[in-house]
Amino acid sequence: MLLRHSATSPFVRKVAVLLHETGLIARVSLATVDGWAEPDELTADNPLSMVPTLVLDDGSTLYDSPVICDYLDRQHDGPTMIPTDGAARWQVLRDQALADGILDCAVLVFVELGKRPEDKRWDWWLDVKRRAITRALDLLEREVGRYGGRIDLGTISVAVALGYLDLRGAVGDWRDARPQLAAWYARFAARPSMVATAPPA
Ligand SMILES: N[C@@H](CCC(=O)N[C@@H](CS)C(=O)NCC(=O)O)C(=O)O
Repeated sequence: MLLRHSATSPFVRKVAVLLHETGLIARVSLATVDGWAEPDELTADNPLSMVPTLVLDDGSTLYDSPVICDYLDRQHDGPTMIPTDGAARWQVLRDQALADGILDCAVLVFVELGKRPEDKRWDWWLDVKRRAITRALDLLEREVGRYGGRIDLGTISVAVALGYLDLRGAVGDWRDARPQLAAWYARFAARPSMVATAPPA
């Protein structure tokens, strides 16, 4: 399998952490690509020009990150990262959706601040996205007590989202007034899978 990836994409990191946690990393080669540049090798595999994009051995392609993670979780023999049924399944998928939503907002903030010309910035848009991230973080602070030592696609997604907030600083210091979340993240971020996939500073 070939994973079209970028070292700073948090959606790629989610897939990469899952690959490490399941031992599948040895079966995947990585091809670095800049989705924003719309390179031919990426758009041929994914017309949306987005990473992550997974190319399977038969040449077929999978995206986006939830679809790739679902596929990969069926390719290993260890504990599943997505429970197959019951309340636990919906909890994990909702946790992934919440974390991916934080990332969608944080990427939009990054684009607004990092790519859009300064005189064209839209403060209302920035504020709406930052408030969404803030509400989601407050919910995580209330809920993180139930995570315990869970290692699954939900907790991986949340940890990756928090790591991306550290990388890009979309909402300032998210640890402020969220001690439970900060303590949980400190433990999770020390996992070898998180260390191995940390984005360049
Ligand atoms: N929903 C997608 C989001 C992927 C995404 O936003 N990727 C960004 C990098 S973080 C990207 O490729 N951006 C390039 C572009 O939008 O042109 C997923 O979960 O994989």
